[in-house]
Amino acid sequence: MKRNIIHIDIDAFYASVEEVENENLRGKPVAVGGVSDRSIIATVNYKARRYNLHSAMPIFMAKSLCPDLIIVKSDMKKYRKKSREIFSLIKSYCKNIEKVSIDECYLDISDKKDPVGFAYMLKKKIHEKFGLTVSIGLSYNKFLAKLASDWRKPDGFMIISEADMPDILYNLDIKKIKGIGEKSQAKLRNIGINKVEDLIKLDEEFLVDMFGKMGSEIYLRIRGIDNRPVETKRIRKSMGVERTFLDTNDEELLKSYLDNYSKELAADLEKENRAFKTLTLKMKDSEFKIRTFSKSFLNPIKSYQDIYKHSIEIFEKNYNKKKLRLMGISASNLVDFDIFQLSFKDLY
Ligand code: DCP
Ligand code: MG
Repeated sequence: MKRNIIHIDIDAFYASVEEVENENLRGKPVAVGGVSDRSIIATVNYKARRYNLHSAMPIFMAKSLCPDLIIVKSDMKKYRKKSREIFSLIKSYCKNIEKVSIDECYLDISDKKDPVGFAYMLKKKIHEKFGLTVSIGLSYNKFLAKLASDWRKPDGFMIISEADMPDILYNLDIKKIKGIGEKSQAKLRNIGINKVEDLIKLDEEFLVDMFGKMGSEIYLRIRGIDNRPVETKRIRKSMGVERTFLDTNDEELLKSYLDNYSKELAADLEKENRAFKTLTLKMKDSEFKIRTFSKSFLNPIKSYQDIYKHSIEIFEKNYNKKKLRLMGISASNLVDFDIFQLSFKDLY
C-alpha cells in the first residue's frame, strides 16, 4: 500500500528560538554558538546565511564575513526543552512519530484523509504556539520526504509524488545523496558522474564495491525506493554526539569540544534514564581517515564528569597530532538506569 510520510525540520532552530525570545534580534543576522573567537557556530539565522555563514564555521571567520553579526551564547537546556514541547504538540496530532534529531521528525500519516491539509495545519499550530517556522516534505517514503523538506527552506512545503520522482531525483547532484562522501564524489566526478541520472546507469555491484553495504542502499534510494518504516518506538543501541568542524590540531580546542560533547551526552542519558558501559571516541582527520577507540567499564557510568574524564583519557592516549575535521563520542552497552540501581541495591 502506498504510504504518506512527512518529514518536519525546524528552520534555523537555535537561532529562531533566540529570535522569538528577544525581539531586538529580529531582522538582524544572528549566530548561536560559543562566544569566544576560537569557538564555532552551531547555527545562523537566514539573514546571516546571506553572508555565507553556516554551522561549524569558527566565530572569527563569521565576524569577518559579517561584521554586524550578533552572537548569542548557545543554551542547550533551553533548546532541548523547546524541542520536547514541539514534539509533544506534534504527537498530540499524530502518534506515529519518529524523532531523528533535536529538530527533525518523520510522521507516518497514511491514515489521514487529507495529508496536505494536515501538513499545513501542523505548520500553523507550531507557528501559533511557538512562533517558529518549519519546513515540511510530503512523499511516499522517508528518503523522499526528507529530500522534500529540504527543498524550499525556510517555511517550506513540498510534495514529491511518484510521478514527480524521476524529474526531481535524476537532476539531483550526487552530493545530495546520503552516504556519498567527498572522496567518493571526487572519484565519481572523475569518471563523468555528476548527477543521479549518471549514477543510475551504474549497476548495484559497482556501487557495493565502492560503498560497501551502503552501496545497495544508494542503489535503491536513487530509484526512489525506501521501505524503511517510521519507527515509533526505536530501541536505541547507542547514543552519541559528533560534529564536523574546521580542521585543527589545537589540542586545547579539541578538548573543549570533548567537554561540550560530554555535557550533551550526559544530558541525553539523563533524559532517557540510561547509563552505559562502553565509551567510544571517533576521530576523522583532514584526509577523511576515521579512527575509533573504545573503553569499557565494569560499572555503568552516566555523569558528565565521568564521561569527560574518560573521553580525555582515550583522547590523550590515542591522538596522533594530525589535524582533525570531525570528532565524536558515543555510549554503547546501554543499561536502563532504574534497573541498574535496583540490581545494585539488591546486591548490597
Ligand atoms: N547544530 C549544531 N552543529 C552543527 C549543525 C547543527 O550545533 N554542525 C544544531 C544547531 C541547529 C540544530 O542543530 O539549530 C538543527 O540543525 P539543522 O541542520 O536542522 O539546522 P538549522 O535548524 O539551524 O537550520 P535549517 O533551517 O537548515 O534546518
Ligand atoms: Mg533545522
